[in-house]
Amino acid sequence: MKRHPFIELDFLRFSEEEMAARSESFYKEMDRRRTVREYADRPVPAEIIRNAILTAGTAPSGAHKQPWTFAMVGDPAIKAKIREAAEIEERENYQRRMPEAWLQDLAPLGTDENKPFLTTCPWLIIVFAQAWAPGEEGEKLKHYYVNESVGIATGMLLAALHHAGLATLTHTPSPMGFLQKILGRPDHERAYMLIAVGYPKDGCKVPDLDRKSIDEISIEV
Ligand code: IYR
Repeated sequence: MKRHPFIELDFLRFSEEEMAARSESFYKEMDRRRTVREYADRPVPAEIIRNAILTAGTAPSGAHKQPWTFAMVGDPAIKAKIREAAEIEERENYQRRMPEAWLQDLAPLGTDENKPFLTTCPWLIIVFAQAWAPGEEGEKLKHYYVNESVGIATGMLLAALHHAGLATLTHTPSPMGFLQKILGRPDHERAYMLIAVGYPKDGCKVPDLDRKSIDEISIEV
């Protein structure tokens, strides 16, 4: 395989004062992000979602294989199908499949098997991870660090949507095989995460959560 041609790095330099201010203001912006479970039935232009997906697509990935596909779902009929299938799995989870400890851990969040946001939200973004890629002769081309790469891209997607002024919910109906079927995705793609996107419902409330302190989440040596 040939090496890529190398080009000049496009890198902005800031003074340390500017970096301190930028890092603090970005932290404050991200600290305002909260998972929202109740949405307004208000449309969001597709362009904003596309820009956020483009941002996600700038994530680093193993051997630059970019092993992700983002399905933007705005069609009410497809959203309804997704909701129906997700609620079937979640009903099983909440009523039978999951152990008591799981229910206990989720109880403070007030979640249950009903997922109205799946049809209220103007957009659902389903992130698919590509385990491998089909080659020209049908061979399997290897992808590397797929979970790490797609996880980074998903984090960047959430940050981009928040930065644009939208609320998000990371939803992981389990198992998620139905998403691959409903969206007709090929065998090498598996659903990684479903992200509901929109505006919070008027008067939306969120749990009063604490974040771990810097000492709890980091060490300095
Ligand atoms: N996926 C389920 C349950 C759920 C699990 C975790 I871990 C959460 O942090 C929140 C919910 C649901 O969406 O209800």
